[in-house]
Amino acid sequence: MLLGAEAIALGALDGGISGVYAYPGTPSTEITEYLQQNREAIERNIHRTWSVNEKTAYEAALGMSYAGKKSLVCMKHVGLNVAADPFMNSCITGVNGGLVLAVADDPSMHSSQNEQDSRFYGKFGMVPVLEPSGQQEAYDMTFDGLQLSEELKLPVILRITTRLSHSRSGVVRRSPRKENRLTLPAIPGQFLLLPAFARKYYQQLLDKQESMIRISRETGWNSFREGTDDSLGIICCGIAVNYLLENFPGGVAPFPVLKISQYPIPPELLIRLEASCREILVLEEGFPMVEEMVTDLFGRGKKVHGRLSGALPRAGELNPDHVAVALGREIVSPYSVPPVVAGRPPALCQGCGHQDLFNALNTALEEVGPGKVFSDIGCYTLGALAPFHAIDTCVDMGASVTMAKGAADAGLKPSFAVIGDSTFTHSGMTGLLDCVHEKSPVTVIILDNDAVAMTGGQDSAGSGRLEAICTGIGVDPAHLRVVVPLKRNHTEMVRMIREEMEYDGVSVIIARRPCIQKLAREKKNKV
Ligand SMILES: Cc1ncc(C[n+]2csc(CCOP(=O)(O)OP(=O)(O)O)c2C)c(N)n1
Ligand code: SF4
Repeated sequence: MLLGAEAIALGALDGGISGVYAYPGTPSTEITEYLQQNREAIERNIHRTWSVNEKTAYEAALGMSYAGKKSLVCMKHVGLNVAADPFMNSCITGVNGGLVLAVADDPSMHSSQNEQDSRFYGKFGMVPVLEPSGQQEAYDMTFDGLQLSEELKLPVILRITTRLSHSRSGVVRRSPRKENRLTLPAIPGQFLLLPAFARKYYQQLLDKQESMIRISRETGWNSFREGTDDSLGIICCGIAVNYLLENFPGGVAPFPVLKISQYPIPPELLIRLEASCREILVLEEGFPMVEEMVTDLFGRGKKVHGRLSGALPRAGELNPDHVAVALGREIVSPYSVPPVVAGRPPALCQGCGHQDLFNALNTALEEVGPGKVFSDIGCYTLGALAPFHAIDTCVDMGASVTMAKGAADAGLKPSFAVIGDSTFTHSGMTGLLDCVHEKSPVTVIILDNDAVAMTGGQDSAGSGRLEAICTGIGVDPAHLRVVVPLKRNHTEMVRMIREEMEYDGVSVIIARRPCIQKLAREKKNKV
């Protein structure tokens, strides 16, 4: 019984990877965690340490592929924005050893800033996308995806969503494939994207599009099932097929159903569905990508329903009830939500050091007024809520430092950045160099709790190195301060923040106290 995330991990292990590269992010984190704890992965000594961010993860996976070995790289959807540069360029270089990119989307934004749809990256990079409908397919598609990647010499995207990643089902394993031997690329210069080479490789990528469609036809991941009721034809992408079938006892819908789990979609499958029904309903998680495609194809006359037409909600995760409404059926909900689980706002843990820092920051800034604190993403983002209301922004990882800089450039004074230790090494360091380079009047507060707490307490790559990183970047040691965020240090923290706020240059305050949840876990594991 595996989570979807675990099924991907096991599919990759059995498919013969030599390494997994990743940066944590819900709902993708459990893929790497599974491999970190798996006995076979440990015995095989496959690479399974967290990377500093998604870009470094992707590039390391590509390096492993260059060396002829198979690799898996994992991230959440917004992580792929960070890794977009190596991803797009790897679609031009192609791969040597098989490379599967597992990217986990989060429709409804259960724990994300947006709900972008990673299938578009597949379209953008012109590489295959596999979209499993269940845990068994997640396993099989990862296993086969590594092979497909080697066959096409291209990276392959495996797109999942939160519901699939975090639900369990039985998975049957296949006989494992061996890891590859170290082998350099057969074509010297394959990974050299000089313009003269890149033009040739880009043409080769364009030339592969036909074979990608042919393979989508042959693998059987996309399938068409005839129906007895031709009033509607239904296209189900990935997990959405479950939402349809849950509406029919025995799991058989009377309509013709086209299940899509591999892109690009062979057009004749869409044409076949169109010929067998009067109207079309498209069920897909994320953006109305296939609905737009089908509307373009059959716009004339054939009525297409989905997220765009208003038959389904435009935003948020699908569920069987949404599908029932789109089918014009009555929703029968035998269960109600018990009051004990009804909406509770998230909050920082009692005793968390972030609380003490926010209390001090609020006191120090009492006289300067609101709108001066640029924050980042982590547990400390909860400082936006009651009772603190201590931060004013949260956009993307690393944006606290650079937005504080831009606002300071615009004349905002004082200008503070609040950033966690992991987010700082993920993408705050480069912004700090911008500040140092221009002597920007910005105070950066690094909340060092020795963990990537928000995603479950993974190790933070910057632990023990933050002072050296800051002074290495060029922060004046006289304006690099360290404090322990505890109630008893409130006055000291307030004084420190006020002093650094007066300084006309870059200052860094490191508020260092371990995450109490991580400490509790470590203590429990020792017993
Ligand atoms: C590009 C990107 N990758 C990953 C995430 C998921 N994520 C949210 S916060 C966070 C890191 C939090 O660690 P840290 O900055 O140390 O703060 P803490 O939670 O420990 O307070 C991660 C990995 C994300 N939102 N965006
Ligand atoms: S998990 Fe750790 S860092 Fe996050 S709120 Fe709780 S104590 Fe604070």
